[in-house]
Amino acid sequence: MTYTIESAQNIFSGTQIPSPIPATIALFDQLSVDDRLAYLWYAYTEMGRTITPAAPGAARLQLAEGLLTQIKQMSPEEQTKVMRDLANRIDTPINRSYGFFSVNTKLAFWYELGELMKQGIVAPIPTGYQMSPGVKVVLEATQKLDPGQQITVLRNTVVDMGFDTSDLAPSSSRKSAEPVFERTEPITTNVKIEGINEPAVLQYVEAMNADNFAAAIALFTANGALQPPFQKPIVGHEAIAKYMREEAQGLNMMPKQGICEVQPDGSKQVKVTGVVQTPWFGVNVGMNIAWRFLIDPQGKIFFVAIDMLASPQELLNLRRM
Ligand code: EQ3
Repeated sequence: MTYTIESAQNIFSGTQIPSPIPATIALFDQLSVDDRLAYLWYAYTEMGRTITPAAPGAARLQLAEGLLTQIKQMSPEEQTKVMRDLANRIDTPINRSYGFFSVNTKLAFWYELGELMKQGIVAPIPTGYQMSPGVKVVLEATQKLDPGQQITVLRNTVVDMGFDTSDLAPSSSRKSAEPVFERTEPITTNVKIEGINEPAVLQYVEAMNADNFAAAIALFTANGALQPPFQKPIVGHEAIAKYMREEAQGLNMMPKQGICEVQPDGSKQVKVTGVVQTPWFGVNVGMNIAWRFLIDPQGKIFFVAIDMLASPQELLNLRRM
């Protein structure tokens, strides 16, 4: 074998042109805690209107119910403190519970808090809050992003809140099954990608669009890896399956075109670009995405990286670099 995960990460390296997403998040991180919460309020009230109403689902809210009930019973001052603590990422019991939530449960938790804020059950942005120049700068930077990038900034800032529990062992009570996202789009079978007839790639998209993660995992080598946008590779069947159950449900993948290059050792490097929709926003928001696959000589996926494209023009950039 002439490749490793490290070398695979560098295939089609021209895809990895600097994204404005981490730059916008870095600006957000410099804001004071109240400014962060206010930024999210303004950004979300713009974007949140396009959330598909069915997205959070009662089942998903159930996992956050204990915390939401606790917050509802608090005084407005205490509620504000909980939200500040979450944005400050300090170590509190509530921040730990939040830290153990899956990505979609964190989003559902804030979705519900937003609804409760609108209804006056949870404290809104403090009256008399004056938008600081810093918030304006981050909002302007956000407005320049395409909608797929905007919802990624929202998602990543919400996911980073609370206490980082990655080094703590989850207790058995937290092992509840990930609730199912209802699909808003018909399942696409018989996937066609211009320029690509590699079975592993076509079958991957077909399986993912049916939430058939077992079928998708079976396409990977035992030591295969999946690298989500802005993250480190997730290695091995078990870890990838867990990740997919938590984060890949209900996605609608619409790959458009690609190139496939056969290497001297028989492995193939495949780059595909297209659009992905999340069940949160349904058909309202499309994210421009590239998949970079390394397929081993036996036709199995050794590595796939998913990159958010910096601009829609990048969809057509299939040149080797
Ligand atoms: C209440 C309010 C408004 C104010 C308060 O002060 C603070 C906060 C936080 C508030 C609430 C904010 C809320 C409710 C924000 C909600 C944001 C949401 C729902 C964002 C959702 C974004 C979803 C995204 C960006 C999904 C992206 C998925 C991708 C790119 C999937 C890619 C994948 C592919 C294509 C694969 O092939 C493999 C799997 C993988 C998942 C990597």
